[in-house]
Formats: sequence, structure tokens, C-alpha cells
Amino acid sequence: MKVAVVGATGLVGTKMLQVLEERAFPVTELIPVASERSVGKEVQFKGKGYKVVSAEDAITAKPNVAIFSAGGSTSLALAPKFAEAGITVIDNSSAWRMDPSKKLVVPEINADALTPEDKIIANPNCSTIQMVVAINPLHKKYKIKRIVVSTYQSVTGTGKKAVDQLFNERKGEQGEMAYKYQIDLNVIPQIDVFLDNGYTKEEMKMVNETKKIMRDDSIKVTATTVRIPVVGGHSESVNIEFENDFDLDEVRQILSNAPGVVLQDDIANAEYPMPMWAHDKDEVFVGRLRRDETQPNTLNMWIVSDNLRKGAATNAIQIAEYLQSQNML
Ligand code: 2RA
Repeated sequence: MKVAVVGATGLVGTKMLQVLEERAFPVTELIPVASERSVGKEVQFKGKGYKVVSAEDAITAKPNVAIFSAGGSTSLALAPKFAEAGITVIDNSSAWRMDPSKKLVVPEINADALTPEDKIIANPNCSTIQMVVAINPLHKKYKIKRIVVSTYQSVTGTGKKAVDQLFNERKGEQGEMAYKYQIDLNVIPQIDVFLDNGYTKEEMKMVNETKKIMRDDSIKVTATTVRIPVVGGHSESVNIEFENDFDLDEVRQILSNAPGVVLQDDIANAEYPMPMWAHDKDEVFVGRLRRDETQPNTLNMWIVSDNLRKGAATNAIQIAEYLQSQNML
């Protein structure tokens, strides 16, 4: 299968190449695409060097699928051109996620919504993906009424410049600033820009994308998203009020059997999810399960996952795997 990776030289694009290789996706020809200034550079895939090409040359090569992680404006400009050429696009930017004509997919939840007519498919935001993978099985059993989520997000979510800022600060060196403020030994309660309602775009992504993926507009979500000086993945404290009561042992059982979830919840041995354990793994790790004793039918949980993998690259490639399994590529 001919596979284009658009944004192949970025943090997520590089992770996409790694995951494609790890999961043995049947790539017969890789077509790495990046900005004009990167054309001609080489990327490594399965022990071979591949020259970065322009988007136009990639379209001419007619890949079966083009997996994008090149930012919203690039996706708005290029995804339709790939789709018009009959190439299926899986896009990791926010450009198409809330477009009513486009599917927003987490394979464990709503891959069944995909049809051969879907030529531009949206990959959800990383902080949304890990949350819905963990809570969807509980929603099906107990029906979620309201979610209060606070996130603790890795600098890798911003990109290489942010990782460099963190490690420069750690070494006491000057360098380019990805953030308005120092991030080392600090937390920044702003991810993306503020909207008129006082929430950030990142927070409203969690509110809106959750409803679309879980196909239930009745779910109330309120979010606070925070950047922290970590690289291994995003962490989330989630408080969920259900319509119906639950049994904690049954919740553990459901999560233990949930696709894509690993239960890490043994407080007697101080075992709970942490970014240093989740780093470079594909699962969503859940722990600190406990009843919220201040109100009925309400559960607290802690969710950690590598935002570059399940939060971006792996979820996108799982969508491609599903399409391939259904002969839709
Ligand atoms: C972030 N979720 O963490 C956003 C985009 N990757 O910055």
C-alpha cells in the first residue's frame, strides 16, 4: 500500500513513521511530505531513506492513504486536493474535527461510522482521545451525565520547540520560547488561545469532541487544560457523574476488559498511571478509581496516555488499519 505522511518531519509525523513500522502496516511505498524547505531531506523508514517530496508530487504518486499532521491551515489547503484525487486523508489537525460532514474517529468507539465515501477523516485531539477511550465503556453501562476534567499536558503536545524550551531551561540555557512563560518548575493554565467564554480552544475541544465521538450531545463536559513540564504523556483527573449508580468492582472489571485500556490501580503498592510509565506505549492507563463521596453516582479516575501515540499517531494509524480491514483503501 502506498502511504503518504504529510508533516513527516515533525514530532507527530516522526512518531507516525515509527508506529507504521512497529505495527507492520503494509506499506509498499512511503511518500514523506513536508514544507517546501524540507523537500529533498531524507527520513528513515524500515531501514531505508526516503526523500521528502512536495504535496503536489505526493498527489501525483497517488497513495492509497495520506496521514496528515501538518497543522490546520495546511490541512485546510491540501486535504481537499488529496481527497479530490481519490486519496483518503486521515488528518490529525483540528481543521475538520467539528465539520458536520466529516467523521471524528476513535476506532475503539465509532469506527463503524466510517464508509468508503469518507475521504477526509478527522483524528481527535490527544486530550480527548485518552479520555473517551477510558470513559466510553462506562457510559455504555451507566450513562454519563456530566464530566469535570482537569488535564496535565506534556510539552510534546506543543511540539519540538516546547521540548527544547523545557530542556534549555533545565540546563539554565537561553533559547527560543514556545510559551509566553518559563515552563520548567512551572505550570501554565493556558493551552491554545482564549475564547469569548473564558475557556481555551483546548478546553472547548474536549467539550465538543467528546459529544461527537460518543454520539451523545446530552453529555455535559467542563474542562481545565494545563501545560506542565513533562514529556511522557498527558495526565487527566476526571470526575464523572452517571445517570445510574455503579459498583466499583464492576467498574474495575469493565475497564480491565475495555479495548485500549490498561487498569493500573493498586494503591496498596503505590501503583497508578504516570507519564514516565506511559511514555512510548499505545494504551490508555487508568487508575485512582474511587467514589466521589460528596454526591451520588459519581466516580473519580486518573487517566494517562502518551499523547504522541494513542493521542495522535497510533489512533490515526488504527483508523487506517480499520479502513484497510474493511477494504476501504
Ligand atoms: C496540546 N492537545 O497538547 C494539544 C495539541 N497537541 O498542545
